[in-house]
Amino acid sequence: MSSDAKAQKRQKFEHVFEVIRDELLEHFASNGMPKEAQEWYRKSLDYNVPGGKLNRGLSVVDSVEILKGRSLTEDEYFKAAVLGWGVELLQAFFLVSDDIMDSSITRRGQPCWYRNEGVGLIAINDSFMLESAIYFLLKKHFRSESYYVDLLELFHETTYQTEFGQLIDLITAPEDHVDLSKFSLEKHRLIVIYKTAYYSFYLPVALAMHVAGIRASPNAPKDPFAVASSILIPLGEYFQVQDDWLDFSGTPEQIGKIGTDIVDNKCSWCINLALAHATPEQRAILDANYGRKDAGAEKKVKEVFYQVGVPEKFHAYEEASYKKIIGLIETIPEGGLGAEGEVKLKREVFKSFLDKIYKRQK
Ligand code: GPP
Ligand code: MG
Ligand code: MG
Ligand code: MG
Repeated sequence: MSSDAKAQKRQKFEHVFEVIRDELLEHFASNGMPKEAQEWYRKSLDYNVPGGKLNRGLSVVDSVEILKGRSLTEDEYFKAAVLGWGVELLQAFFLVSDDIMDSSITRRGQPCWYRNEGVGLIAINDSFMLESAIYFLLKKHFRSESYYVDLLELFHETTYQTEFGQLIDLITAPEDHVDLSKFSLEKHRLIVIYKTAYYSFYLPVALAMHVAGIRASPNAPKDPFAVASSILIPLGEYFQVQDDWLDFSGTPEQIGKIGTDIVDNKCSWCINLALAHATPEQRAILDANYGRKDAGAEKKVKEVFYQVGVPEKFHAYEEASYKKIIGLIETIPEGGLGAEGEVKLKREVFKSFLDKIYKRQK
C-alpha cells in the first residue's frame, strides 16, 4: 500500500477516536462531574490513547475487511473501528500503569503520563478509567449484537492473561536482588506470550472474527479461534523479542521511549542470549552490572551484548521467525478455513498483521 493510502487509513481511524472520546466525555459530564474533572479526563484520553503506531487497532478494521471480503459500509467500519479503539484503550491502560511499574521516563516521544506535573499516582486511577471506558463503549455500540458476550469475555480474559504476564515479568525482575540464574529463554517465552501476545495479536483478530460472523467450534478438528491463536501467539512472541531488541539497540528518538530493561533487571531476550553465549569473564561482568541503576553499569552490559553477538543473533532470529510464521499461515488452506457458505478464516488476515511488524524499527 502507498504511504498516502496508509496515511488516509490512519486518519479515518483517528477520526473515530474523536467520536468515541466525545461519547465518553459526554457521559462523564452527564453524571454531573465537575468541569476540572472533565478537563482532566479529556487530557488523559488525548495524551494516552491515540499517539501510538495503532497497529493493534487498525488490525481489527483490516481483519474485518479481509474476512468479509469486501469494503465495509460506514456503519460496519465504525463498529470495527470502535473495537479497534477498544484494543488501543486496553493498551493505554496497560502502558500508563506499566510505565509506573517499570519506572520508565518517556513513552511515544513524550514524558510518561505519571511523570507529568500534578499527575503522579493519580495515573493509577486514570489507567483504570481507560480500561472501564472499553466496557462503556461495548455496551453502547454492541449491546444488541448476538456476539456481545463473546466480546466481553474476550476483553476480560485477555486482560487477565496480560496481568498474569505482567506479574511474572515483575517478579522475575526484583529491584533489590539480581540473580541472573533465574532467567531462561523458557521463562522469557512464558512472560512475553502472556504479557504481550494475547492482547496485541490474538485479541484484535479474534474480535474481528466475532464481528465477521465466525463462530467458535471447540469440538471441531480445526476450531478457527484455536487456529488463529496457533499463529498469532508465535507472532506476538516475535513482536516482543523485537521490543526487547529495540529496548537495547534503539535510540529514544527512534523508538519514542528510553530503554529500561537492563537497569530494571528484566528477563529480556537480549540478556538471555548473552547468558547463553558469554565466557566466564563476560558472565562476571553481567553479574556485576545487570540490574543496577547506574549508567556506567548499563554501558558495560551493552558492551558484552555486542561482544557476544546479540545483534547478529537477533537478525538471524528475525529471519527464522518470519519463515516459521509464514509456514504456520500456510497451514490454512489457500481458499480459507471453514465450511462452504460460512465466513472463512483467510491467510491474508495473518499475512497483513505480519507485514505490519516485520523488520520494524520502532
Ligand atoms: C509490555 O512490556 C507489556 C505490557 C505493556 C503489559 C502491561 C500489563 C499490565 C497488566 C500493566 P514492556 O514493559 O516491555 O513494554 P515497554 O517496553 O513498552 O515498556
Ligand atoms: Mg515497560
Ligand atoms: Mg513492563
Ligand atoms: Mg520493552
